[in-house]
Amino acid sequence: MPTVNLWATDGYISTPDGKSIYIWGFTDQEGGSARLPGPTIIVKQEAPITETVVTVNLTNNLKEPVSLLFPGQENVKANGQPVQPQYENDILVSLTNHALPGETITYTFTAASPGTFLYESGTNPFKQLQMGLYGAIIVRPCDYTPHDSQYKTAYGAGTDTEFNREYLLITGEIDPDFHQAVEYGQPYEAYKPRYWTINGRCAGDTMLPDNVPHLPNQPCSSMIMMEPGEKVLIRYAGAGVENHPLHPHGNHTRLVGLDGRLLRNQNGGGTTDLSYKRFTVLTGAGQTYDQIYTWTGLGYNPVTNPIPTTLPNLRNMAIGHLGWTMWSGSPYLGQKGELPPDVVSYNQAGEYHLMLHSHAEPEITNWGAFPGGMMTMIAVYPSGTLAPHQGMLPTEAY
Ligand SMILES: [Cu+2]
Repeated sequence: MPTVNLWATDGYISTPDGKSIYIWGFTDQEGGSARLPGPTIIVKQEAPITETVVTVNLTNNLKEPVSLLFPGQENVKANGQPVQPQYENDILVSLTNHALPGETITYTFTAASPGTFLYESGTNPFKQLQMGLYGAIIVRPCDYTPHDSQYKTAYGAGTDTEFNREYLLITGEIDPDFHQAVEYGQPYEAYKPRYWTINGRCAGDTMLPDNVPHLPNQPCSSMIMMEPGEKVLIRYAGAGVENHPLHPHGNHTRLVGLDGRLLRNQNGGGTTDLSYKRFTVLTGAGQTYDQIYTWTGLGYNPVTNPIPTTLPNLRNMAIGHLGWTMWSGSPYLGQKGELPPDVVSYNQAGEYHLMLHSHAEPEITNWGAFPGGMMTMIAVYPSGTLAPHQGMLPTEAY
């Protein structure tokens, strides 16, 4: 039976424009700092599924009540009893049982469906979610077998959800004035986000690897790396309080699951496939979306011309500082060409970089400066050149 120990506490995160922002969040290390997002919980279902009971011990090191909601999970209990909304003097204070400062509360739930889920505070959520009290849960089907392609699926063998690599992208927003007011115990009524995060980071930090030393409380990369033709499972989880229209360049995604439920109907003796393709997925607050992305290349023809597009000039291929580029110098996948001597290329293997970002354009800034915010890249590497460990989440982690 998976058991997870979480502490609700505070800490600081960094933004690419050099700011340090006070947060609340969860950690799985006693005495550790808050992480953004909280530790990802990955569990595999057991047979029978009713046996898949997950225990989460939450210790509250903050100065106000904190709780955990487990949307999409079944039979949720707190200290052995079914969870209940909490009232004080007839006023709702928590959507579920909470831990008072210094207390520990034990939640259990049955992970009855595979898919992507959130865990998040159900106490004063407009404040506590913004402050960072959220994380994600991945539930794997009981037949999940990572080294067998037929059984490496999001929802079980035969559900047309096979994948080669997988990435989890958790969205959020930050109003730094709100965070500062909470840090100093000041009243604050407005809400104006200036930073938009994927996995707790703003672009360009989103593209840095996992566990870079200068972002100790934001350990998760959002960089998607893949090879042509691969099926990439992209799990979106909307952890903040706003909706975000996310889209990848290059190809549509195929949505196979919503809120941890497979998009497939049982009817009579058969099933109806309800998965669908989307250019942009409006990632709703509190919702999750499981999608399969395959890069095929628009009009790709290796004999005539692999790349039918007219290329922009080099100046328009720069990101960040002019003179820095992800461009390889060649339009052909896997090849590198000449670049002017004053240009620094971050292209390692002649790979393609396709943006994945919020289509609400103010959200791809850091306090007004473009590029930034809710943006990352999909890097398509030439076949056979990408390290096998990229995009491999563990079968279980708790
Ligand atoms: Cu776009």
